[in-house]
Amino acid sequence: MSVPPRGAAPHQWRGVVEEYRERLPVSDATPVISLGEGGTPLVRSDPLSVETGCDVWLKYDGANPTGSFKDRGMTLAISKAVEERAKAVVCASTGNTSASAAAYAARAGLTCAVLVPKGKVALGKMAATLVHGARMLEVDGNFDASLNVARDLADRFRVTLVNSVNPFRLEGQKTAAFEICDALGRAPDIHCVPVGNAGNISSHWMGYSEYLIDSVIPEPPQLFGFQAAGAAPIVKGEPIADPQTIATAIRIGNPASWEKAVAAASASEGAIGSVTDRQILAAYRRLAREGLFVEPASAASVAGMLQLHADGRLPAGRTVVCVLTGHGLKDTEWAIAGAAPPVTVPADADTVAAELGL
Ligand code: AN7
Repeated sequence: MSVPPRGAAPHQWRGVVEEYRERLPVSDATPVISLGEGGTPLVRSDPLSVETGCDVWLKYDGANPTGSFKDRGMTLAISKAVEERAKAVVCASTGNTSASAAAYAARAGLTCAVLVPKGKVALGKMAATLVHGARMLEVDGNFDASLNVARDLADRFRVTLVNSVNPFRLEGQKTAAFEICDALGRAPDIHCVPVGNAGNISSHWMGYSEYLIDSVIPEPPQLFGFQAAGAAPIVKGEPIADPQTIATAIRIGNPASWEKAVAAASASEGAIGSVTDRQILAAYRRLAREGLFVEPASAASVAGMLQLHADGRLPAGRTVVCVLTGHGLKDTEWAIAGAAPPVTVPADADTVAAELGL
């Protein structure tokens, strides 16, 4: 599609449901609840390309309306809930799902309840959930316990579950893979993504597989998913009762889409690996120095890619996409802790210039 000259034709990205309508389970009867999600930047990283000898691209999904990739799935999950005449939705969350569910539910006029692990949700995610009027319940337990409660609630009461076990969530999230292929004009060779509840990697594989079957792309990428080392049940091969990581978004010990994620990694000849909190924070700071403010969990994709490179498992010349799943502004703890504190100065340019060494 050619781009019309400026002013010639109005154009605005219409959100993932309208942009990929023919690839999603919607009909004319589906009321589309959208905040214009998707269409996020695919930014080339020159420093990471130089370091790895590859062509490295960053899919900045933190640029979604509520600051994470969850919006891609939530637009569809909430649209379908409205179509099915639901009155209330519920989710368990480490924070981003709840922020997204709260926003889309507010837009649709649905009641929203969220169950979060007490004391383990970043402040900005709490704020983003509460501001939209969701009922937030802090569960005395971790994310896995919260998800069990949410599932039980949805089984026994009239409330729709909008976690990624809701199939519409993965359907919506597969659009990230479509956008990457559409932007590059091909699939990458290697696709790296953080793994928590394991829904996103599963949805990306769905997207690539669909483009492959329809011959939009000749080859799919290898998918590499990265868990945090202290919360790496798939790597360990068993659920973790007490997962620990500073990347609270992926502090998950028993992922709901475990089998799907393993299938995606093995079918694509990729793998599920893990990265330490130290590696995550190093990648987080590197990305910030490139102008990309992400949350710690999101840096796991880049940390993982750098680990593949260090292990000699990233052949030079490959096209690599790392997905940056969430915006840094919702979880500022590590941004502030890792930076020099601001200096107080008088309101005087000469003193400021001296302070700056100008
Ligand atoms: C920034 O919000 O599970 O492997 O409840 O917020 O699909 O779970 C968040 C997960 C990666 C992991 N990056 O994705 C929640 C939640 C960010 C995230 C993941 C999450 P999945």
